Amino acid sequence: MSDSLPTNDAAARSRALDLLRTNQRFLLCGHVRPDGDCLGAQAALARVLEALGKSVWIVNADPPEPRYDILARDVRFGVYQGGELPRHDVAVLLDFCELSRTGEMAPALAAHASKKLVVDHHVPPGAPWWDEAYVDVRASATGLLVRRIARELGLPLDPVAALGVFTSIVTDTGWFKYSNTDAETLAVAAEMTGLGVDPSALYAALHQRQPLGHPPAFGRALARLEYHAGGRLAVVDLPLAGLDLGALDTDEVLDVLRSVEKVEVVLLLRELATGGVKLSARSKTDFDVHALARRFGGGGHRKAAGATLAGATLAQARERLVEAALEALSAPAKNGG
Ligand SMILES: [Mn+2]
Repeated sequence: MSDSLPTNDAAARSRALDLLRTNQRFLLCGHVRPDGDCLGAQAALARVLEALGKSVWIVNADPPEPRYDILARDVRFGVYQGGELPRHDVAVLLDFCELSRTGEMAPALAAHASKKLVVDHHVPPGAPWWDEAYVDVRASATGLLVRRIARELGLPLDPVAALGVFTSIVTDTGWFKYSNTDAETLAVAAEMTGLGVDPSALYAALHQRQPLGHPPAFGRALARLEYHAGGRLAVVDLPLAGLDLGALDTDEVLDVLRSVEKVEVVLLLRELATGGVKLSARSKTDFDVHALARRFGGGGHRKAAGATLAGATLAQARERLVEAALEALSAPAKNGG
């Protein structure tokens, strides 16, 4: 399943581009808690559409984290306040393909008569519900797809769009560490650098502005590490109380756990203030964490996926997830998904 719809064919891509060319008012929507890929892709596509003379609004369920100030300086990231959405002809959904990922915006989006265009690199979970899609699950980042779109529309990228694309790429490749880093990714990164992006300044802006409480919170989080299957599975569960989760960059926790030679799969569980547990799963091998996340109603990629276990306590979520992961680890090399 995960490989049966890797990329739209040329005709589908061309219909998606026509949707962009022939309409005037665009709403660019991201997923809840938008990350650097989502925000970077929105910034870049907004600049491209504005260069075509279109009206563009970016609206997300959540505001960008402060680390993305470097993008928000030049791009307005609107936050959904409830009620009706701005009048628009086409809603472009960037970096996700399930409407529920827009959180509180989902009902308003679904009710709006606009055409829905998905621009994404996640594995579509079911039957297409959108009008058009520009999807390539092999693309390292959604921002890379926006780069392709701009090229196909014959439009150059300005420095802000270039910063958006570069931010997308480094977010989703872990600064070129992950296996999705390919020749196109590096070529586009070089191209964006030529357009004015300063990689070192961006790294400092995104990753070297942690609060004073980050290292202690990081230490307390790592102290909760448990290994299973002789170290092949690493699990960290983060309760709300006592950890100062607000100061913690969980990506860094995932990185450290993945750095252990024996570890193949990492599960990071985080108790949510709203109830339930958020799972972030990562794989260093052929282990398909997307398949695992799907079992719990989530999604993502083969090597990076997530899910929200509504109604579960942290202990319940950990037990179910560890059991499912151990079962999959002990299965002979077979990677359905
Ligand atoms: Mn992405």
